[in-house]
Amino acid sequence: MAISNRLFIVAVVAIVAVSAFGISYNLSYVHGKSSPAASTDKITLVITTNNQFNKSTGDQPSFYVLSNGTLQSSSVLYFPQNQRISLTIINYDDGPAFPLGPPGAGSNGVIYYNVSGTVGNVITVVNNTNVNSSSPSGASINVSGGQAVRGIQLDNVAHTFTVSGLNLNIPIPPSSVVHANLYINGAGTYHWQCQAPCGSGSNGWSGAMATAGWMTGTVVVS
Ligand SMILES: [Cu+2]
Repeated sequence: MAISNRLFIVAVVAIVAVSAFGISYNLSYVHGKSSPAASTDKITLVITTNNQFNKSTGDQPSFYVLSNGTLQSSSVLYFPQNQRISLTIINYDDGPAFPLGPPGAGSNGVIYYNVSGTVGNVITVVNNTNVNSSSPSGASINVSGGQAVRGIQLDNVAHTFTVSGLNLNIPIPPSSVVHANLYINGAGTYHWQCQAPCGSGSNGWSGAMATAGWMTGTVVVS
C-alpha cells in the first residue's frame, strides 16, 4: 500500500471518529438540555373545511385532533391536569367569521378579540401558512412567523377554541397556526365551543356550531 493511501485511510478514520464524537456529544447535550422540570403534554388540533356535514347542509368546518398522524374526532378532548400543555391549532380555513362575546378595545381604536386562560394570556400566531388556498399558483410562499399577541382583530377571527368553564379563549385567524401554553389545575369536565358563528343557518349557529366533534364538544381534564 502506498503511503498516500495509508494517509488517506488514517484521515478517513480520524474524520469518522471525530464526527461520531460530535454526534454523541450533541445528542447528550440536547437531551440534557431538553429535560424539563415538569412534563409537557403536546396537543394538536386541526381545523379543516369542506367536510360533508349532510346532504341539505353541505360542507362545514370542523376541529379534529391530530393523533399519531391521523385526524380523530374532537367530540371529547382529553387534557392532563397540573402540567404544562403545549397546544397547537392548525387552521386551514381561510375565511373570517365574527365571534360573539365582549371584545376588548385596543389602544389604537382597533377592536380585538382577547386571549384568556393561556400562560401570560398570550398566543403565538404564525400567519399565511395555508399556502394552498391563499396563494395563487406560482406565487412565493409568504410566512410571517412567531408573533405573540394578546388578541386578534375582531374581523380577522375565523374560529375560536373557547372553554368558558376554564376562562380559556383562543381566537384563531384565517389560514394560521396558533400556539399556546396552558396549565389546568384540577380535574373536571367542561364544554368547549367555537364562538365565531361559522356553521349553517341564518345566524351561523346551526350545523357544525351545534354538533359535538365539529365546533363544539367536551373537554375532560384528568
Ligand atoms: Cu368555528
